[in-house]
Amino acid sequence: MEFIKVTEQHEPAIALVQLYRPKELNALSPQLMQELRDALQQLDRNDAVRAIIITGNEQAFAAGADIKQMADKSAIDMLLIDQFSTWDQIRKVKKPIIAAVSGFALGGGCELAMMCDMIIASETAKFGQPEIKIGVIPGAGGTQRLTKAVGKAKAMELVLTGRFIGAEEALSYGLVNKVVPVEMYLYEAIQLAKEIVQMSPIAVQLAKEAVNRSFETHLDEGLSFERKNFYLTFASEDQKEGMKAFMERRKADFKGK
Ligand code: DAK
Repeated sequence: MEFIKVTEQHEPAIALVQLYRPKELNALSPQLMQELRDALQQLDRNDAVRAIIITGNEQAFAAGADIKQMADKSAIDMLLIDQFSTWDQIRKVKKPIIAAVSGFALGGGCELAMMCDMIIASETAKFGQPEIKIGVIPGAGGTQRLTKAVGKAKAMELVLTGRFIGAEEALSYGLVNKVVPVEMYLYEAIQLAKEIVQMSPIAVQLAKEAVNRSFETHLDEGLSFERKNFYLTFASEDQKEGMKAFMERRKADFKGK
């Protein structure tokens, strides 16, 4: 594995999975996502593991899907690559997953954190769905999970302006479980995992499934709607302009085409 570091027994029964593309702020390339999927599936099958923590580094949990690898794609390219199947498989992991977030959790990074069961944030964490600034929309559940987590008004604001929110604001909306000083976020996630691994793993699995079920019927429909609209943005000139502008470090000039 190149972009993921796994420690199976970071603490007894607790696995630690670190996203590891530090120079790119852990941008979620297809290869990184496949490695993450493989690692999580393997941990899910390992009876010695009862809880999983996903983390990045102090600067970034993940700054989104890899824009450089998406910039030239057409809507049909995106459809055929079908990266969603990787994300779907991650969603099916049965063991509890805690995201330990410091720094940027943006776009796909925010979506990955929201796919986890709980989020422990450092005071420096920044959450956002900035896809709109590069001419696309969230594609991995952001429009659905963020809305469930923070309500329509705030979700709409974040998705339509792309602005970031800090950890305390995220806590006030119920997006994260707890905010702690930066040197404590991993420790705090481990403390939470330690509590959970003392419980019956069967009851934990069933409880996770039941809590998720409270919105999953609607979620499936919402996700498939979001995906179609996400693909559609790749048929626009604005998507090409938006992603090119990001790579050229300038403001995008959107024409509405
Ligand atoms: N992709 C690729 N490279 C990225 C990146 C990204 N998302 N974010 C940062 N980087 C790279 C930068 O290009 C830079 O690389 P070099 O130019 O040095 O080679 C390096 O990381 C450091 O970044 P900066 O120099 O920009 O650092 P700053 O501190 O100045 O700014 C920032 C940090 C996080 C504010 C900035 O990097 C930024 O705005 N990043 C982009 C954030 C963003 O727009 N994220 C949303 C991306 S779209 C899907 C699943 C998911 C998605 C889509 C489909 N399917 C399943 C199909 C999700 C889409 C997205 O996430």
